[in-house]
Amino acid sequence: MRLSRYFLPVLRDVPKDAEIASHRLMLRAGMVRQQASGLYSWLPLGYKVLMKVQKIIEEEQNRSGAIQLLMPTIQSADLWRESGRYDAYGKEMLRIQDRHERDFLFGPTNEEMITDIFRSYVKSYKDLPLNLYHIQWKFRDEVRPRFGTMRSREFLMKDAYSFDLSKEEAVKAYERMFVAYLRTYARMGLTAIPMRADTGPIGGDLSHEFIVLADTGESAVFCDKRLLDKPIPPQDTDFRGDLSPIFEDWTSHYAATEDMVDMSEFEASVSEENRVSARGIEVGHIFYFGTKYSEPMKATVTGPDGKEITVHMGSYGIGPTRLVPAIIEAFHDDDGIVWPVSVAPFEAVLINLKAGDDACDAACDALYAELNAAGLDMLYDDRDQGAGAKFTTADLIGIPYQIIIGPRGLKAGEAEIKHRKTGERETLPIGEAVARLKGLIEPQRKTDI
Ligand code: 5CA
Repeated sequence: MRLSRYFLPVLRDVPKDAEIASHRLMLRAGMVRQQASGLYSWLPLGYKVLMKVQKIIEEEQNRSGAIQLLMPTIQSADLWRESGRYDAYGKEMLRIQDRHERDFLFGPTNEEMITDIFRSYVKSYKDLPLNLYHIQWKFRDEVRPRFGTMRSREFLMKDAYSFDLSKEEAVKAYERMFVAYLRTYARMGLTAIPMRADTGPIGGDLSHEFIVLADTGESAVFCDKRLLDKPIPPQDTDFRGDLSPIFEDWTSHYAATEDMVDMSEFEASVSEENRVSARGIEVGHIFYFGTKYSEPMKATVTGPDGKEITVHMGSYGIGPTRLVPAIIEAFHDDDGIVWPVSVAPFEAVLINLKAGDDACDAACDALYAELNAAGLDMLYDDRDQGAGAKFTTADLIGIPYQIIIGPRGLKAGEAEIKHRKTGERETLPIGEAVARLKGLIEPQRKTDI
């Protein structure tokens, strides 16, 4: 992408009402624009990151055996009356009437709708287990939308729903999602710790929140330090096999959010030097709730003996529009964002220090073509602007590598590579730049961890 042809409205001033680093940086880097309280447009740079986050989520959901579909944002109130949640959900639900004065709502979650889809088509135990997911906008009329897209009113959610014959089978489905989640966050460079959690309006008795530790996190959390550097289940994990050893290993260490913590249990089960008491951002939440929806909505299948069985369900949420700021909270410095390669809007930025100079333009244009051909996701700063402004922008928007070409280096046949994370700089022959960048970037894509 040539920057001269891109839409990147970076702000020079620090927005005053943005309280946390990620919110400030997303506004400054031209990633999002607030349209009303808790409602955001995703501008091109932000949208590109969001799509990379979404792709990782999809790949790991698919790997675990979940199947993607897409349900509408607007739902019929009648469906929610069947489960009893239409009245129970309260003011967080945005209620809508159509021209025929029929009651609708903007979905805050989709348990009812997916249960309706299930009961309409699935009739036999032979069709189970089944896990269906979508990535769709949700609306919750939050009392305090804040921190930009971290807690917004309209937000994206990946929500998956599992259907099984028994509690025992449903727990296996839960474990598959648990492992998929560990892999999903790790591929984004994040350490997200599963913690025992409250189930709130979704319901059920088995639930984990996935928490990224951050001082600006909204909840207080308590956990065992050894969870922070536990190895992540690898790509060849057999999702058709028994995942309970992985689940038990992770859940054997104490970890709970403030709603669930029992301080005496925390202190009894974690030695003092391993106790972490910190703040965290909830980037995912998984639930097993048995027959809470299938019972009132009559989602049953015929069992092997011909009897009707009410299915056991779970639901599994991840917030992509919250993950983007959560990643920024984890990866930024005084100069701006420092994206992990796997979710960076561009993997490298080619900086032409003297746009308009024939030799610089020719060398940069040729190199840009080669970098693209090598499969690198490139931004090309070909604007007629001073070097300082170009470096400031590149640092602010957090592109992992800068490859810099100027008239002086060019005479010597040299390019410079700057590593955004460390500030390290290396000078090398232009002819070696493509291979060097490929070598730096490819292992960090984390597509095969
Ligand atoms: N139906 C279940 C799971 S599919 C559910 O709704 N779970 S949830 O309420 O915990 O939300 C799932 C995830 O959505 C959260 O972990 C969080 O990452 C994201 N999320 C929830 N509320 C917001 C919000 N107001 N803004 C941004 N992301 C949110």
